[in-house]
Amino acid sequence: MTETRKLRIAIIGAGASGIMALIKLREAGIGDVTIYEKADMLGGTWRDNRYPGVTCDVPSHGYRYSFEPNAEWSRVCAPGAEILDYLKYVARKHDVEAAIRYGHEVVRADYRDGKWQIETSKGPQGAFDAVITATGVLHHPSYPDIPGLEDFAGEAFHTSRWKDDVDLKGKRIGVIGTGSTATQITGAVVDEAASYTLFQRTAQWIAPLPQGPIPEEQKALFRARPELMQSEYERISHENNSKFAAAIVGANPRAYEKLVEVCRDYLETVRDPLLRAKLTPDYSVGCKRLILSENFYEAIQKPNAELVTERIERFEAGGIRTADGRLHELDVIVLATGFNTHQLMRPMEVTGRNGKTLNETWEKGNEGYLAVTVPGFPNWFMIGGPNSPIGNFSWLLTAENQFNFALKLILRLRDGNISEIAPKPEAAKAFNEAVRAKLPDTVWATGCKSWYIDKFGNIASWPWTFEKFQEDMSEPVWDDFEVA
Ligand code: NA7
Repeated sequence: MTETRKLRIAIIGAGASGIMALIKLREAGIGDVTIYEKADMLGGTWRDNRYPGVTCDVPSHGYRYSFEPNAEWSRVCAPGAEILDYLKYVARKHDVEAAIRYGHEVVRADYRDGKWQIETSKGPQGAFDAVITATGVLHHPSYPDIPGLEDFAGEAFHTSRWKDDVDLKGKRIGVIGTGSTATQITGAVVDEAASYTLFQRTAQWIAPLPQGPIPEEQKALFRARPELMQSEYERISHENNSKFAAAIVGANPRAYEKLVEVCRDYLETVRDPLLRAKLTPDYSVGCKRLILSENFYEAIQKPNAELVTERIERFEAGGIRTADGRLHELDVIVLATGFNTHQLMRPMEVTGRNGKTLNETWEKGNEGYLAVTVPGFPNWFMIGGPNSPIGNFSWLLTAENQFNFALKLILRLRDGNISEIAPKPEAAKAFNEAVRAKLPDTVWATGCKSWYIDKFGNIASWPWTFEKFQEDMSEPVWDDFEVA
């Protein structure tokens, strides 16, 4: 006869994924859950990224929890601060705060005698039956390997470490990078800058995405008729997943052609042919994560803006010296240089069964089983593990799908008279072989450098359609797991 166990679960990270995991665990009747959060506020990426112009680039009515519709989104793509408010609102509504231990960075997790022993920066936290990592992907800032930053006399900072006390008005601003972040900053600050210099190493494809305000009448309609808001959620998810995501993995050639056309047409709006040539990428649309913007090309054509494509040689007291010998004099340097996306939950030291660490297991690249579990690490569930669908989709939808999959395994731990569940090594091997076999069909493998690709050349994303992901997440293949 099976007995129901009382499980004690640790969630690592109080961002969008961690908040959702706690709410859903409680809903499933699992109440002994603690979230460890290293910062002193929830919100994850939306807490850390508060640079001017920060918005989501998935339309807001598609970028929300499935269980918490929001009729109040102010714009087609909500500003970051509004998303942070939404997360705080959801956390308040579901009494999440009470379960969060702020200022606790998880430094160690050891699997011993069927339990995870968790240690944070404040000391040992005891034994847990399962751990859910919700530590995000775009989390650890990446600083450029350019010498001399300490010599710069002005202010310099990474976009995810924004200095709120630096007034940009009338300043000579330099931004390094041309990813989504730099693109958003460009539109937001160019008008107030005395001069605005964007240092581009690689041109990026940009699709135009209207991001205007949502009219009051539409908000009122969504308040009055939630079923219409639900249809909008489903429409956006469908558009994103079956068109865009499918195009990128080679499953919808017509949608891909359309995407290419839209990007090329948008690029044509750049009036100066020389500038247009500099802004023209030499790789396929979507190989790097596609940028969505409604104002970048306009902004970079402003009279006080300059796009610099010369290699940066070093930082100096007065600004940035490029390889052509020119000193670009600056007051503020913004490092929009992205994130170490393959670090995931590390530097946390994780030791699984038989004393093997996660660092050893991932020595030649991060690998798991279906992005949620890792062989040898029982009862360890990752939201955003290796080969999660990352890219131009709603992370919230991805996270919910992964959590629902993990929950099925957790419920087996609770109700199935077992104390341990982990994927079989051969199942993980088959999964990773299938990933490697499929990846060459995707646009990410067509010859560009991107944050999807690690130093070994592994591509970290999900190479199939989003529909297949949802299908795989809907029910575990129980034969692929070993239990104790
Ligand atoms: P990204 O997309 O990783 O962009 C980082 C940018 O910084 C990119 O243009 C890089 O050029 C550039 N970069 C990085 N290092 C250097 C050095 N050393 N010199 C010059 N340029 C450099 O980060 P974002 O923050 O914009 O966006 C991250 C994700 O957040 C985004 O995709 C969304 O999911 C939200 P490169 O292209 O590598 O030549």
